[in-house]
Amino acid sequence: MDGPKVNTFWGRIIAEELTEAGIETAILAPGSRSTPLTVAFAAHPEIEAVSQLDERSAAFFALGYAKRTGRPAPLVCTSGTALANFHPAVVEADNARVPMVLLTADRPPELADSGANQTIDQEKFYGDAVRQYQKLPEPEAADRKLRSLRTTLSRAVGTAGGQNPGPVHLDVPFRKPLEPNADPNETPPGVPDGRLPDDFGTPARPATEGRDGPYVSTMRGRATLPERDRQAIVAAVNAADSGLIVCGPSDRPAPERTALSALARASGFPVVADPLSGHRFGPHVNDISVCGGYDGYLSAIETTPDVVVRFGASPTSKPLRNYLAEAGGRQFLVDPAGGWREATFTATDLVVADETRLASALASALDREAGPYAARLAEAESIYWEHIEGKEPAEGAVLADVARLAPDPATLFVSNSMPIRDLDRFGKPRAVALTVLGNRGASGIDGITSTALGAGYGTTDPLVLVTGDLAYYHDMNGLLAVARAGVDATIVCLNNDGGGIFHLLPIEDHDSFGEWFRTPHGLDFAPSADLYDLAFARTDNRGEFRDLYRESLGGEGTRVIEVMTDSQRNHDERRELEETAVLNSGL
Ligand SMILES: Cc1ncc(C[n+]2csc(CCOP(=O)(O)OP(=O)(O)O)c2C)c(N)n1
Ligand SMILES: [Mg+2]
Repeated sequence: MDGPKVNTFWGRIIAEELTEAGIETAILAPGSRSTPLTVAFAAHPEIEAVSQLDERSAAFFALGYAKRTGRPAPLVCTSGTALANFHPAVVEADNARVPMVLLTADRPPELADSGANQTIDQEKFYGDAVRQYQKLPEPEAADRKLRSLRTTLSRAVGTAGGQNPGPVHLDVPFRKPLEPNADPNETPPGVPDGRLPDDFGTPARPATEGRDGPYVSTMRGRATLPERDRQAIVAAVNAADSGLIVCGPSDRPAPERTALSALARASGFPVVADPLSGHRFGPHVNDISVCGGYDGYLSAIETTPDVVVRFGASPTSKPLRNYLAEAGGRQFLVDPAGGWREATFTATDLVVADETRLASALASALDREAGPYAARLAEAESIYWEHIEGKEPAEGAVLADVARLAPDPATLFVSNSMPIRDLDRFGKPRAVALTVLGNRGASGIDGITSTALGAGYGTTDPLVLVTGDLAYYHDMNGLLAVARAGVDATIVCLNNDGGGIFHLLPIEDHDSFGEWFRTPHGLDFAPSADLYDLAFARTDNRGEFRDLYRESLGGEGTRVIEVMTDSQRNHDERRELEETAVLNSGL
């Protein structure tokens, strides 16, 4: 077999079949073994290829892009430890149900376990974290192999974006020589007769002649409940004195907003919206009762709901999770993939159904008034916001201002650990198109900057990232994507000199707390902005922060705004406010 020709050809078919399956962007990390893939993706006229130097950042960037767009951006890397660096993002994509397609180049099979350079066991490398693993056959211009290749690729995209979206891993062995042909349109011997090159020079696909799209199309239904089961939910809702709709994290609002509004109106149930649910912000907050401050006041609510309808992943807020655990009534956990995302194990019914269809169907079967429980929550919500305004602790104030002053539309990425919790507590519902994303699948503080910049790459919205100092440090490499992918962002780094979150834990009182848990580092981050040619500003003042934030959003380029806070003081103020919100506000 003519080596270079067949490798080049194989790479081109992979790139072309992926575009037919709807792929528009690929993320390429440099290396030799992946040469046929890199050359094919870089040259394909319908693919925007982004070159990323560090595979860990590359994979988080692809994760962010897929979170924002719903479409995977295939990741290409060489053999060896390169693919191990994809692993943290694969774990997050698995847990958070984000489509991802991994193409890891590999050595030919005879070099397995041979001591050959940069050769590791890549078989099923990510274990059960992927929805599908396949080792591709060695490149060959044989008809059946080409059909198999195209089938695998189109299925991979379908599986990655399926009912239970997630990563798909294709291991792609290549034998040297790896470099492209002098004439890229040349096809290797063995390509079946009559397959003339199409627009991009790759042989047309026999089974799809006269039909556009991928070699194999995936058609997928949306799960709906049988009438009897739907009636059972309707009966439970009708029998309830008090009820609640809980929307947990989901990269796309689920149910869709109109269906959620219809359900809220028809059931009379208020909506509790996690900041990552897609329902905390949006025009619907003017039409239905959307609660956002619950993290700060739920402990003061005397009654619990008889019926809860839960959408999305487990909520970020611990007070909310505790409140639901205490509720004890009937709790419907809606999950179209049939998973279980409720770790207090107090849900009583798993409803495997499409959220939007279910919400619409329930709405058309219900016609209830909002009762005293809904009125109580609405009252608490308004008292809470009135009470805390202007009293937020320094870090909470940043999250309150970031959400309140964000332009319409905007995409906001919030880091673990305190930023997401503070947005949950201090981010007031607003009728603007603010898309909020975070990495809550596995809640790592790695890859935050890269995921945010990937999300920014997938949207024309202005992008805001709020990150902690350790998370910022962890993914400084990710800042290179500002230049390499041409993404602008306003990056707010809350610098409390270590992990402020640990103040929330009992370890706070132990001698080891500072050195081994909070881990103050004393780093000056200004040179990190210099290194990547970003604007940089530092402040410890709320008014000044607001000015810097507005200025950055109104201007061009990327700016890092470092907000200096005292983690101990911030924590004390947060705790104090928590107590006074409940005791002194009339709640
Ligand atoms: C990759 C990874 N390593 C360690 C942790 C454990 N961890 C959770 S929060 C945290 C500290 C985060 O500090 P920072 O980003 O400054 O945020 P802050 O807590 O100050 O808000 C650590 C180390 C984690 N979640 N992910
Ligand atoms: Mg910190």
